[in-house]
Amino acid sequence: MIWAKEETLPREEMEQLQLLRLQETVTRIYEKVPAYRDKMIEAGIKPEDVKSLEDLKRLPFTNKKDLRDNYPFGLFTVPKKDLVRIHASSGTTGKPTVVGYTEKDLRTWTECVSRIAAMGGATQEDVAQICFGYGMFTGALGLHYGLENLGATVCPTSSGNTQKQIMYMQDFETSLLVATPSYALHIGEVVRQMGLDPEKDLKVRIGLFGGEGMTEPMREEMYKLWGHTMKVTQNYGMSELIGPGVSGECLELCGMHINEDHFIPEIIDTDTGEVLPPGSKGELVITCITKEALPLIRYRTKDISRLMYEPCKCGRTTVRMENLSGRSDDMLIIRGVNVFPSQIEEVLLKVPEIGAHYEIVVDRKKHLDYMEIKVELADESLLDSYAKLGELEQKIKTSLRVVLGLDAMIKLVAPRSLQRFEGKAKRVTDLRKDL
Ligand code: DLL
Repeated sequence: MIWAKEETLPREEMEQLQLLRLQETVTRIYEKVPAYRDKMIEAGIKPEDVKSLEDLKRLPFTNKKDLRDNYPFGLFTVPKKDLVRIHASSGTTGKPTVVGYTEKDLRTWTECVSRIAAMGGATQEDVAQICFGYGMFTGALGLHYGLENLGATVCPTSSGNTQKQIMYMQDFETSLLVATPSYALHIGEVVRQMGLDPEKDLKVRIGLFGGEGMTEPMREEMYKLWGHTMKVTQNYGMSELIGPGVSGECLELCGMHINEDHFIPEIIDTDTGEVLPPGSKGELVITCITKEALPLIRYRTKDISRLMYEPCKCGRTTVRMENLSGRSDDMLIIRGVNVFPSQIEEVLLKVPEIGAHYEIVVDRKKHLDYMEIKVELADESLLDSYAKLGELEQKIKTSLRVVLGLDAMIKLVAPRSLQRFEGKAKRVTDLRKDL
């Protein structure tokens, strides 16, 4: 189901709407936020200079440092009394990034998330279990209000306590699961360990996953665990921009449709900041054009993607972003070779003898980088055969070398021995950063 008419606007109409909203937003922040005004003056551009969407690239970027420098409310365009909600990023170092919403912002957010849920197949018939951690993370409350607005029955179970989650799934006949892909994988495993067959014993038919990447082999794992009739989509967002609701996959599974009447995307070269031509891969930059409290202009997401402008078979005309390759700051440089953890995942999950969980450790010994990857065997029985383990290690090593051009040490470990995650997974440890 297509939730809003804005999702099917002809490009020209969409661009007219975007320009109008961009001009209003730029004028407002120029008047209200000294830090923005200073940046614009430095870049030699005034609000009245924004005459077409082409002028967007003349505006200065915003990045996480701007939010930190103006912590907590310095970039807000409204007084604190006008805020009705505050969230914060889960930043591991230093101060978190604080984001705020006016009442209108909450309505916008809810609307954006309802669209994404509808794209993934949600209807008012669904019982939606939200297994994101409630709290300062935007994921849970974002999906919560979006799904309620759509008319679904929402169960705010939050994350953790997996067996109880499964009990609720059975008793409430949950049909829609909201979780990070890592947690969905873990819940699926526990369902099977409990001797249940999700296709027969549960009613879950939609997985709305997000908050972290899901590669295609990981999606295949979801089908294997949850059943091949499950509709598995992912959606994307970021606290600074709004939370979830920036973009989501429709059931054609060919990229995530961006809510373009609220967010203007660009792709830039991370190093030079140059805007790249349509179809290029690079860093995603987003401008919020309908936010009231915190409308970030040209926010550098650090997420690596590509934009696809061709209309989709689903009938939506909004631009799609390719599923992320990763974040520019997650990219590992190992002996001069650039490696995204998602590339490693793609290789590993295609090997049938191993499961979907892995851990990557990068370290340096005698000035040489090395990478060790721990992978779980899918089946205990292999542990008995030393020769077979050796062969498997070699097979994984060779596949990784072909894709990455790099050697890795492979350590095969027993099934279910690696850490499981109830929120966003942390699969990479780079010990070189501590040197
Ligand atoms: O993760 C918002 C969100 C919650 C989106 C739930 C979708 C569902 P943050 O905690 O600020 O916000 O983290 C934002 O997470 O820059 C990406 O690197 C990553 N991310 C989010 N969704 C995806 C996705 C929420 N579908 C950061 N694929 C972003 C890959 C994702 N990465």
